[in-house]
Amino acid sequence: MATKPTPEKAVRIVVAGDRGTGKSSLIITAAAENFPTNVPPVLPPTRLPEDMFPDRVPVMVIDTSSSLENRGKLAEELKKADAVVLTYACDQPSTLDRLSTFWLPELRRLELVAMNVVTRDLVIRLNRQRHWHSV
Ligand SMILES: Nc1nc2c(ncn2[C@@H]2O[C@H](COP(=O)(O)OP(=O)(O)OP(=O)(O)O)[C@@H](O)[C@H]2O)c(=O)[nH]1
Ligand SMILES: [Mg+2]
Repeated sequence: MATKPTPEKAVRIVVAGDRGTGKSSLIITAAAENFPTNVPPVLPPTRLPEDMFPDRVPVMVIDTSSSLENRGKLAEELKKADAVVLTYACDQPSTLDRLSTFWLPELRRLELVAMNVVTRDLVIRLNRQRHWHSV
C-alpha cells in the first residue's frame, strides 16, 4: 500500500519591529522580489517561493501588527516562531535603540532562549557592540 507523503512542516519566520520600520515591505520584497508601493498594515501569512532555498524547505513568513491592541497576538506569534526577524529603520536611530530597550528584552521575557535574531544589520551590530549572538 502506498503511504501518503507527510507534508513537510513549514518553517515559521516572524517579522517584528517598531511601526513603519519596513516589516510588511520586507516580506513582500522577499516573496515577490520587487519593492511594493502600497503596503497593507499587516499581511496575511506569506509563503516564500520554494526555489529560494536549495533544500526547498517550505518557509512561511508572518507579518505582525505594531498596534498596542495586538500585543497579545504578537506574543503568540513570537512564541510559535522558528526564527524572528527584527526590523529597524536606518534613518530613525530611535528604532535601533528600541531593539535593545524593548524588542530583545521582550523576546527574553517570552523565554525565547533558543531563538536567533537574524536581521542582517542587527547581527552585525550586536556582534560588534553588545556581543549577543542569540537571545
Ligand atoms: N527607504 C526605505 N523605505 C522603506 C524601506 N522599507 C519600507 N520602507 C517604507 O517605509 C514605510 C513603512 O513601510 P511598511 O512596510 O509599511 O512598514 P511596517 O513596519 O510594516 O509598518 P507598520 O505595519 O505600520 O508597523 C513605507 O512608506 C515603505 O515604503 C526601505 O528598506 N527603505
Ligand atoms: Mg506592516
